Amino acid sequence: MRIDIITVQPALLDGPLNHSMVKRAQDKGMAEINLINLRDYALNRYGQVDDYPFGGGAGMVLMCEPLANAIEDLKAQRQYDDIIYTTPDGHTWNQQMANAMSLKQNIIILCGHYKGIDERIRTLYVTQEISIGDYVLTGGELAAAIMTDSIVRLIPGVLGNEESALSDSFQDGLLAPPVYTRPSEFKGLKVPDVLLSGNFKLIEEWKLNEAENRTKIRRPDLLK
Ligand code: 6GU
Repeated sequence: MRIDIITVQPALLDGPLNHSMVKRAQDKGMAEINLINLRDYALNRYGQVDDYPFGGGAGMVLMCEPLANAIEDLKAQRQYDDIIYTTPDGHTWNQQMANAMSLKQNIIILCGHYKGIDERIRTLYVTQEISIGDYVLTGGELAAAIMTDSIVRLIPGVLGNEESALSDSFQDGLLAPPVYTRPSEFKGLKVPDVLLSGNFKLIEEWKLNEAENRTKIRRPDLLK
């Protein structure tokens, strides 16, 4: 899978995309993540990519031409399944959306910044508008990093067997059960006996029961 991220702040994405699982996926050739600096498509030698909003109001708006040129450049090289725009007024990102996205070949993520991007870019190019939650970030870069992480770890082969995404919270509509490791007793707290029993069937029943209880208490909305 190839993910092209168009941004005015590529440095914000460097760290999150070059460590841990996302780095491993790129090293293994299962994901190719490419940062495009919107300033490379600036209108002039001052690096201008934004301007004051027509009609007034606070903040700057990313201009049509640099965005359109960056997108057209990419589209000339390959076909894209989706052009995603990160924005607080988008659909809220969730595990189902990450699952679906992990099956695509090529996507563009367009990071919003300042007060947003010219509405005509949304009309002309964007196929999905996505938010990561009901709060406002300075720009879409951190949202793009979060989306990319949640997508890339689902690409078949990225996670090893023992790390399988199938046991994640949300994957089956339930929160994950509690987990324990050595020692079997810590500060008077014992690991549940069943986990030490070696009885695979009982252990699976316990995990499902714990997952259901935890979901009922913490996220009853998931059970509807
Ligand atoms: Cl995708 N962008 C910004 N700027 N703020 C957000 C967001 C995105 N999702 C939640 N808040």
